[in-house]
Amino acid sequence: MAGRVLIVMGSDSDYDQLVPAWQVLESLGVGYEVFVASAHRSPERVLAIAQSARANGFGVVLAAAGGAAHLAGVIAAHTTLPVVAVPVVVGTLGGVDALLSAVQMPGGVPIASVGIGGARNAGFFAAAILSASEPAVAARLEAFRIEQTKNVDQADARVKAKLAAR
Ligand code: RP5
Repeated sequence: MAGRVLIVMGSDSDYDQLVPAWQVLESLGVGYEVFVASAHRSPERVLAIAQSARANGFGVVLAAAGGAAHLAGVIAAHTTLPVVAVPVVVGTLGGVDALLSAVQMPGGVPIASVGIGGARNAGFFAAAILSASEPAVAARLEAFRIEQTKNVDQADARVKAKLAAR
């Protein structure tokens, strides 16, 4: 499956927090590729990945980093693809720093952001972006939502049964 979602993480220490992103993409049949590249420690590599992203067939970028998280913004500076930040929980500020770095981009180079530690939603959001032009992805997202709604209805029935059994 060709990679349509480019996932870049600032460090391999981010790996565990990113797992839900590709789990979601796999469940929706969306191809992806994962890179480790740091805006601070390997800026040339970030530049090369970002500049070649569209030509390499990617439609959206997930950029995961913690601390003073410039990764998403730097990638967005070098591609016009949509970039979604995934603020990673790390360090004394627990991801608040990364979140604020993402959502306070100066005008002209926008990035979106999921919540702190929001890799699962990042996967869904990347799929939603692609679904605008890929009907198969849209259909799988729709099917997931229907299933999710059923699960809530089942939870409702379970809770009612539990209360009735007291
Ligand atoms: C960020 O610094 C990375 O994305 C990671 O979340 C954080 C800490 O990196 P390591 O010191 O663990 O490599 O750039």
